[in-house]
Amino acid sequence: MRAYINNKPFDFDEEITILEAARKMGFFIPTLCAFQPLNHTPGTCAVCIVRVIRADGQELTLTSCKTPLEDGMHVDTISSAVKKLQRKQVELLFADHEQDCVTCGRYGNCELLQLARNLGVKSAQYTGKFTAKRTVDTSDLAIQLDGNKCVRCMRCVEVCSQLHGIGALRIDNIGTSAGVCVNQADKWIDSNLCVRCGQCIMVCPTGALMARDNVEQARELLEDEEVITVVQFAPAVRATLGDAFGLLPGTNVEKRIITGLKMMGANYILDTNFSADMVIMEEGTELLGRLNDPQAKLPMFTSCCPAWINYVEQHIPELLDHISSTRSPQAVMGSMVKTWFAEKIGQDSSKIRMISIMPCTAKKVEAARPQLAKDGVPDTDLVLTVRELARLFQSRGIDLKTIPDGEFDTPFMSQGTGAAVIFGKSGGVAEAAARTLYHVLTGGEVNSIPFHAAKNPHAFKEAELELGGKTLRIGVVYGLANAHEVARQVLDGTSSYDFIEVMTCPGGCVNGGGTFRKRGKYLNFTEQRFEALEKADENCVYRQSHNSPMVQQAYREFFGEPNSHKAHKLLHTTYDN
Ligand code: HC1
Ligand code: SF4
Repeated sequence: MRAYINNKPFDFDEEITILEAARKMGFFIPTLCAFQPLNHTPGTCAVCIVRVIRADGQELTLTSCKTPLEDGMHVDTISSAVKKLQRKQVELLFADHEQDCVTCGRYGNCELLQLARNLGVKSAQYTGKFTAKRTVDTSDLAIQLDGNKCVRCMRCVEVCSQLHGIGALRIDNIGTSAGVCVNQADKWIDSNLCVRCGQCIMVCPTGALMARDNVEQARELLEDEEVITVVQFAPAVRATLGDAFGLLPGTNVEKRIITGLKMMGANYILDTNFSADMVIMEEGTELLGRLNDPQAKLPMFTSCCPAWINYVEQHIPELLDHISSTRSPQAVMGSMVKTWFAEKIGQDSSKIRMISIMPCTAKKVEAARPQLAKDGVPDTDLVLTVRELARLFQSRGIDLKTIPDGEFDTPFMSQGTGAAVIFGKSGGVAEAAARTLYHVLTGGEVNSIPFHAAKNPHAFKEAELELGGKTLRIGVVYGLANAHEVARQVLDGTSSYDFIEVMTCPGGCVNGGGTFRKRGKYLNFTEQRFEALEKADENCVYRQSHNSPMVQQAYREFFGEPNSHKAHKLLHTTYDN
């Protein structure tokens, strides 16, 4: 079959939409709702309209994302008449769009604004002509919705269903009042479906979905001379923050983050990698205990991903006995800072404010768990996402591209091993635990674990390790739809694993819902971010958590040994059922 797009012939023998065919020929048709990474073409924004003349002479104006190309069809995607129609669609999208662009969290990164520029929209001539008021919901600790910026593209609805099988979102109302809202709850904070992963934010083309903004509070704390600010930053932050400053994807900015935080007034800067190593000691010991106890629940699942914990509590509580009781590295750091660290620096913990920089939106909710507070005071006082840290730096003119490297200068809790830095990529926690279990069970040391592509269709990677006469089977999973299937296998008694790592976000924390996202892109820099963490692992003096001198010091001086009574009290937790 042959059709003509902008007078150029296009031969095809399978069904193809006009949009796909035009893209294959290099003709750009603007779209807002169509989103290739999710294979999502709902046809709701109607920006991709084109003119066609069918083989029988019928002339039509159609959306190109939904219309199959036909034999003998002539398509016009680029004439001034067509561009005018597309421009009109974008102007209509602006008709009741909340245009507080300068203060919008999506400033500089908005797909709608870019489209308007590209199509030459000069004045928003319909603005204010329609006054539909859609849902504005700022109730939640992690996710904020401004329905007046929603363009009904439904990408958020799709990612929540496709990746997680959750369906926490839906489109409410009809006509100009239509907009996204949470399912089965009046307010986001009451949603028992949403796990606060923030992946919906990562695909939203505008500022309709954003993380709660705590930048101002962070600035106030950092400038407050009455308090001692201790800042920790997560493994993945060093591999993702640079994107926001125009550095090459995967640039490791660990040392520049230290400088930037010092410039902002932070009193102490600690590395979440240290507490990730502590987690391996606690979780690894817990796993060994379960493997040696015929009554214990196996397999054991990791517990450091807060959206995964939310999912288990909200969606499959019958799995809770299989979840490690070890707190996440964020929480371990918070707990240790308000105890051992306070002792070490000779200060009362009430003067300390713990700020945590995470690639994750769910960490904001984790920090507010009553289980992670002492006498009602949270161990972690404030959580900023990577995007917020970028805004914090930018608000003081700190440019990551030009500032010099800094060094951690606290002689404890500030250094991690290679095993810890790989926590930020899917498979890293399982690998870190396996490096230490190898040592405990064989006396030897390994720098890496031979994972292979998973045979289980719902897993990402697997490993089988022969350790001192035992075979340890490890599974690595991401995405909650996958995790749900693997959990079902466990509950049905058909799982072959002993230990399972689950990360909610695709590829793990490097693609967390709090990371920087490039306009119109999704998961594009996974490879570079993985490489950054792998290289950091290789460059570490110590590659296994048990070999960290700072971890050894913490057990020697404070906890005694892993899983001790004190360690249980301060480094483990309980879950809501
Ligand atoms: Fe993660 Fe974790 S790896 S959960 O992805 O266990 O957010 O980076 O900080 O707490 O260490 C996130 C990353 C992070 C915790 C660690
Ligand atoms: Fe779904 Fe995650 Fe968004 Fe909640 S935060 S609506 S679970 S994608």
